[in-house]
Amino acid sequence: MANPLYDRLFGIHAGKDTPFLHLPDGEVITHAAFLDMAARLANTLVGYELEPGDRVAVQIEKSPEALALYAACAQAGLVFLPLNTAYTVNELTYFIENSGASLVVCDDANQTALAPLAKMQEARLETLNADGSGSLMRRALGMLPAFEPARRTEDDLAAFLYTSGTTGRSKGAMLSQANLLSNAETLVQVWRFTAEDVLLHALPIFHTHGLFVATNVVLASGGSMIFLPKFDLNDVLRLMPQATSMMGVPTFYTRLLGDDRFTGDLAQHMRLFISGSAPLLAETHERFETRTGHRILERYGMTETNMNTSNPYDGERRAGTVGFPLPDVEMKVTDPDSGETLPQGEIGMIEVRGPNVFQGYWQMPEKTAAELREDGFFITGDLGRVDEDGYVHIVGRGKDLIISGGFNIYPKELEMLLDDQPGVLESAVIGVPHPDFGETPVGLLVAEPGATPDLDAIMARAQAELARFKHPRKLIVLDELPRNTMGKVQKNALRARFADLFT
Ligand code: MCA
Ligand code: AMP
Repeated sequence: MANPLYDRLFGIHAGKDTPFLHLPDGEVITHAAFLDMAARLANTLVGYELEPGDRVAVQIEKSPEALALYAACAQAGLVFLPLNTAYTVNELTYFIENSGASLVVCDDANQTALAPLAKMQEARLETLNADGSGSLMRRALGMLPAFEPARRTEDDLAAFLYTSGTTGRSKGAMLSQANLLSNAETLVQVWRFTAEDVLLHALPIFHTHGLFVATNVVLASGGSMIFLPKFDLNDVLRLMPQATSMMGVPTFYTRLLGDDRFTGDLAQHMRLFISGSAPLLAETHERFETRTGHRILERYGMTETNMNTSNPYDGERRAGTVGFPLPDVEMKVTDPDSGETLPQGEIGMIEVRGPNVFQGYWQMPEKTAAELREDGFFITGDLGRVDEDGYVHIVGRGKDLIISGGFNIYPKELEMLLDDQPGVLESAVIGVPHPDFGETPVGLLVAEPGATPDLDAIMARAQAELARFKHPRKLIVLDELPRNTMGKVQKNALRARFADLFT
């Protein structure tokens, strides 16, 4: 094939007048119309003299045009690099510099702020707004709706997704065409997606979950999506009767359960509810079943690996577990220190190998070597065990990570900022349980001798520099941080002490 990713996800729908995107106002975009839009965009990108392998960094709202830009990058052989719309200019600077992006696409509203950065990086800057307007589409509309896909192989890069590191520096996970295709095609099989499916899509499209798991599965199966700009409870309840399936983070499910309009009747016709990106509490699983009769199918994945495990479609979907390794994924549980495989049932580091596992971190050979073994096993940083029936349980994290509403927050990044503030000697950021977001960050500070840190000023500083979802929900001054005999801060003790702050 000339371009496996384009051919197998997009090209297969050429000329089809079948629905692909149902918009909340009732408009329907067919596969053919979507592909026309993508081809016009691909012509535009090539007109900017971008070449296969170049990176296209996008920080844009979710829209059909934004999704068509992903298709256009596949078609033109460009590496798609989507960025969280919540990132501040400060945060974006690193991603754009580090990736060496040749093109940056942003909202009109951010153009002025990003222009100096793009200029410094010699990157072109174009705009695409939530309503489809902006310089990119203006030019695309004058282009031909046909484009010969760039020749690519399955080993060529399709996307970069940045994932933060425990040292506070983000790493660009390099995902190949094979990584994306193998996972999408496996998930279509195990979750039984068909052309009849209508997926209720309320996730953002700048992360693996909304972009690859949800969109690629629908593309590979020929189904369609109710494409919502974001998770809006009213829209989700209104449109669920037209859907067959939904994918969401646990917050979607707790919010649905928190609304009396979400009844068993409303969900009765649904074929499948899937949850991932963060642990789904067994209690949520059970309440959902009591309310609707449906057992949510929980699965487990990562940016670096796409999906690794899934509860079964047929058979028991076991609450509090993430099911079994996917058919083409090998998994083992190892001793975190020695790397030796542990006996079945013991808790250890989850490692995975398969066609889904990424190619490494962009220009970070040491970090790649530290996490991706030579034999192909990737060290996930998640601690788990396999029970006597083969179900995988994730019991904790070997990495210091907070997941708020499905978005990852690396405490180290917040601690570096807090440590720098006047009057702060040191800090520790922990995740504490939160009823809506699952976990939320709390900053614990120790003052310099004789100083009284200005918590309002510190909070304002964090708010100015960091994306909204990373803002500490609370700052608390402590006399000292608990440490073990090695001098390491005992975050477990802090998490236990502040566990009831918001519940
Ligand atoms: C929004 N806010 C948040 C979050 N989202 N704060 C903390 N955590 C969040 N996740 C901010 C908003 O900017 C807002 O700020 C305030 O919190 C309350 O907003 P609200 O309207 O309640 O939030 P929302 O806009 O409804 O968003 C909540 C959400 C959303 C629907 C849960 O965060 C979401 O769609 N999450 C999905 C994330 C996701 O796709 N993760 C997949 C990663 P203000 O009050 O100032 O306006 S991929 C992955 O993890 C792997 C690979 C996997 O396995 O899938
Ligand atoms: P990300 O870096 O955004 O890809 O986040 C991946 C991390 O999310 C994993 O390493 C896990 O810690 C977590 N995760 C994803 N799905 C689940 C799940 N079903 N249960 C528990 N943790 C999960």
